[in-house]
Amino acid sequence: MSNPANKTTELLDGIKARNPRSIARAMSLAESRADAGSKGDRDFFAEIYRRAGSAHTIGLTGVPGSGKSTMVQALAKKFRALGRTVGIVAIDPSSPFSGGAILGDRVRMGDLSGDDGVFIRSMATRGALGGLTRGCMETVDILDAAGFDVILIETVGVGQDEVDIARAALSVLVVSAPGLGDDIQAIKAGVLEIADIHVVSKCDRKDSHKTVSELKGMLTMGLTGRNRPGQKHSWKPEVIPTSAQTGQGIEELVTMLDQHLKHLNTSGERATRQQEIAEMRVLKAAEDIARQRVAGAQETAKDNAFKGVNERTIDPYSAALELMKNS
Ligand SMILES: Nc1nc2c(ncn2[C@@H]2O[C@H](COP(=O)(O)OP(=O)(O)OP(=O)(O)O)[C@@H](O)[C@H]2O)c(=O)[nH]1
Ligand SMILES: [Mg+2]
Repeated sequence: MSNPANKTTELLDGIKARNPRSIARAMSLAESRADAGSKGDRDFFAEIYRRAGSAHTIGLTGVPGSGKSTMVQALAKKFRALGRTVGIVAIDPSSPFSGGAILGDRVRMGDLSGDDGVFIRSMATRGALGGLTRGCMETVDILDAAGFDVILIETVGVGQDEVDIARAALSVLVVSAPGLGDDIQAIKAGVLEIADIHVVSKCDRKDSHKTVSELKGMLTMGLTGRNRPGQKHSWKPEVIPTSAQTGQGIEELVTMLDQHLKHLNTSGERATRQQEIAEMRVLKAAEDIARQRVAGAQETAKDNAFKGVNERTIDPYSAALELMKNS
């Protein structure tokens, strides 16, 4: 039997060489392992984490159907044309198993497949109880450790985990589409403020100018993006009208992303953002560990605790602490 340490070294070497099989194997491990994982798993992902941190991570979020996947594809092509390698992670909220999601994205991202400077991974949210953020972050780490220059992360801007994932990128694009109606725009209200750049998609459509001017209006009315009080060099989010269909605005968007990265590096904002991301990841890890501890407690102890909380003979916090002690 082969030595587990050798297998790990082999996998790490494969990732370093950007071998698609090694990358995919590590990603499956990230998705399937129990939250905190075995010691061997933790050591492996600790090494991946050490090697990550140099890619330009770009989060794309927006309501369902706003054109995120199409934009990811257009951006990836543009980055490739500039000679940069691109990793793509798409979190698919609707697909119950990743098989379907991968197939769907393969079809759409068809012209990118076969290019070894691009790696595409879809992840399903359904069934990922609690561990979605960790699985996704580690998937991004793997691409980062593999040396991809740019990593595009697509999440639907609905639900805290998904928004957190987008926010954990160095640059955040919020994609808005014309004609999606007021309800949907309302869902988005909380998401708009995390944008470093506002992208209006589908500007080949006649009604797109309305969306563009609405967003521009919001920016002048005080939607300031993620600037901090007292910051020396602030970043003013802009609205970029685009169409993946005609190619309008894509070059401008790439230029603006480069400018944003430069801004992060020169203003000190990159360090601040990375510190916040580190904090978020530790807190998410703590939640995962706590949830796993409670879930791992004895069945009878759990039954008694849930019953006690339901009957109000014990409060939820005391019950959770008790279960964690005993697991
Ligand atoms: N006219 C026009 N349609 C577009 C454009 N970009 C995307 N679409 C269409 O908008 C629909 C949704 O596009 P997607 O890229 O799948 O949107 P999404 O935000 O990834 O969708 P979900 O992942 O399901 O939330 C598709 O039917 C696209 O063909 C564009 O530039 N112009
Ligand atoms: Mg999509």
